Amino acid sequence: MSLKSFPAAFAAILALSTAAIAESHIMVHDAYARSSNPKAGAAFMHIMNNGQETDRLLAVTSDVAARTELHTHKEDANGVMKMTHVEEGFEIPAGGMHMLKRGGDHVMFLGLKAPFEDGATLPITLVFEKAGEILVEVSVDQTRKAKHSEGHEGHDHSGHDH
Ligand SMILES: [Cu+2]
Repeated sequence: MSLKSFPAAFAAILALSTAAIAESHIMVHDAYARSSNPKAGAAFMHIMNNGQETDRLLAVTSDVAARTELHTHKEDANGVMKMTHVEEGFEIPAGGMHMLKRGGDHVMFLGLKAPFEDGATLPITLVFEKAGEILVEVSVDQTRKAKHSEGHEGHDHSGHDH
């Protein structure tokens, strides 16, 4: 490479890396939401990380509820499944995925501003440690049955109606 062509090649590399940063490695599939009562709802989805680095879903924001939190289900000492707020969020491994599913990790909507209507679209923003904010449109699907691996149908979120 001559001295003259070096700056041009360097500029090309810079342009390439800028494009790579602008494109998110996070992909969200099969997002849907449902509510089991008029005051609370939950959203489920598959989050894929096609990047080289582990990322983390830190938080979710939305305008559909007073609060939107990341939750999981855990068994307490008496064997009863309880929902808990996961402050540290969910890790999305590089080249892997993390599922938000019924009976497991989920996005929780507390204090719905209006009851979920079947077929409606809810805009929510996922906040990732590395990928930043990603807007996702989640459709309300009240009729979808939980898969067998996804815990029990009709799990009650009513304990969260404060
Ligand atoms: Cu919950």
